[in-house]
Amino acid sequence: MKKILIALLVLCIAFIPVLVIAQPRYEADFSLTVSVNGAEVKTIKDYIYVYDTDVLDVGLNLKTNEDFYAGPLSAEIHYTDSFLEYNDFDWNEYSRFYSACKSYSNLSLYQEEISFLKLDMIPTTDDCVKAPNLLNECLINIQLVANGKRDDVAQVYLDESTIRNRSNPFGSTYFACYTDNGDLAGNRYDFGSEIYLDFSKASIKFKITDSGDVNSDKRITSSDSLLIMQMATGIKSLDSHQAIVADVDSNGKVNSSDGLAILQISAGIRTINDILNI
Ligand SMILES: [Ca+2]
Ligand SMILES: [Ca+2]
Repeated sequence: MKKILIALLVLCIAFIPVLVIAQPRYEADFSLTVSVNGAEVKTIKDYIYVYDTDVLDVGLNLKTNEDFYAGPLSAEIHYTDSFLEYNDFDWNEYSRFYSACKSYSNLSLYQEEISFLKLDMIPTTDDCVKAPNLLNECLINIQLVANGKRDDVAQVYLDESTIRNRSNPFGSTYFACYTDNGDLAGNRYDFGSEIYLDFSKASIKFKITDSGDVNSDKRITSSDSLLIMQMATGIKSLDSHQAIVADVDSNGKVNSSDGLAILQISAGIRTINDILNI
């Protein structure tokens, strides 16, 4: 009898981890992508470098797992409004999630103590019969314009502290899901601490630069390149401001490499991030 009891106990202990692993884990990863003046920035170290008046397209990407049939989403996209101006947005109309929500999708601008864009997307039976799963797609592109001076830092991010869960039941960010094969009439698993929203890749910092703009006309042109070449060869002298902005690759020297880099940027062959973000 004692042996049977021990055997049962061992069996129970063996199955506990299986039961724990078998619990569904609903995961949604949010990330941001950026294009500057239409060119995608692929390599980012600490900052994306932008010039004053550059146009930034920030894409919000959503990735969900197999068991996560996407239900209503409400999120806040924060941005530093002192250095970035909100301009416009576009839905990704090819997104499966947008297709499931298009009759109830909304982006609205809030400008109070902090500025943010409030995103609401709710799948409806008007748009689809099944909520989508296994998503990995851009939902929306937001256009912002840089507005600042050298070394100003700005950020676009989703704020983890707004996520609704058991310890933050009034959080403004939530993402529900359907558990019954995506059937909108079936079981909805509502927001809570069992749904894991990952915002670790949903934050991008920008630093305003004027590198290379030695004639201070707010544009990078071949005139800047020519001036840098003349400075590098001693034909023209540099004032203290020019000595900083002419050193495009920040190696402490103004030479022909800086002039060449600016010539390539003015011709659209490279971007300032190809030089400063390596
Ligand atoms: Ca210039
Ligand atoms: Ca240099």
